[in-house]
Amino acid sequence: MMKERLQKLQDEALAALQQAADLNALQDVRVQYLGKKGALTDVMKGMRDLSPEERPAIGQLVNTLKDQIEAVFAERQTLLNQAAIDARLASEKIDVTLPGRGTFAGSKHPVTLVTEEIVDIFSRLGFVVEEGPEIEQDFYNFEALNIPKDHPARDMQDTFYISDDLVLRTHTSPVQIRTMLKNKPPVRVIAPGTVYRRDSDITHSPMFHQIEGFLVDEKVTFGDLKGILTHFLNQFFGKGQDVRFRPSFFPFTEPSAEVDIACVICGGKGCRVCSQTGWLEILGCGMIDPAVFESVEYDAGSCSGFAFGMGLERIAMLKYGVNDLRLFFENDLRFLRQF
Ligand code: 2NM
Repeated sequence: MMKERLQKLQDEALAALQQAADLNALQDVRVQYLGKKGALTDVMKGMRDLSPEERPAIGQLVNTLKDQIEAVFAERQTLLNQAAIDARLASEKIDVTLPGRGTFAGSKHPVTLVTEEIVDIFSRLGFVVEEGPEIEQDFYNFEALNIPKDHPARDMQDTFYISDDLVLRTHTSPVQIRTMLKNKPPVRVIAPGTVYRRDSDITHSPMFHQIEGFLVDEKVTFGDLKGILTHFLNQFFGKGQDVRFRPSFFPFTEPSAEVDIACVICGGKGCRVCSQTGWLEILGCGMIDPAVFESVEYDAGSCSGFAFGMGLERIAMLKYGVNDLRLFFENDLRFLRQF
């Protein structure tokens, strides 16, 4: 009786172990036969009722069966474990040869791009970059530049005053003054930077950027000025770019001029951007006024020089065809990512 029951249990248990499709099912089968309330445990409890003569032989059979179930369980467990790992490896397989999705690495602001390009062009001509403070003393921002106390550029409307003597610089020219006070001629400097004016509408921002340059040496002429600036404009806007110089006025230069380029939009035919003139005003320049040399103790009798300045947002708008100044200050990534 007992032997037959054990034989049946063996057949059932081994078949169930073989059929268990996954680790959970396999564990269930083990519990079903070897667990506290399992079938084999049940048999062992029933051994009480056996005669002492029968008991050792049956006990041996039970132990052998138990060992056998454990062995087959372990074997199947190893197999199913490996199968589970294989299945996971297959489902999580990645093709490392596929091209990456790509991340946006960031880009330079268009004003930075034109600044760097202009600095590069002047660097090749021997100009060196100088920088100075954005909070400036009256002397460097105005007085030394021959901008007298009653000059319109001094008007409260144009300048942010921090105190009687301190302003947010309205141009980068104070950098030139500081440079001349530190160095004797010859000097060639290009000074890019942030400047501030009390002006705010669709075409003016209270904070904007300028680049100014100057050169002082013996016998520098207006011809040198024209040659260098024409070279610059041809490098920056392309060879064959039409350029014209018009007389103008700045307190710190004499004579002074404004420089136009043939409209980059219509090529000179006349359009909305150039107000039908065919020309775009691009920079201001002139021969440094002797009054400026006097404030930095340069000898106007033995040296001369020229200076120029331009607004970088305006240049960037023309270079990249941007039609709204405000885009430069909104930091909208849809705009910035295009550069
Ligand atoms: C301009 C136009 C003309 C200028 C002059 C000087 C200095 F300090 F050398 F006198 N720096 N920058 C200058 C001259 C700037 O900007 C439209």
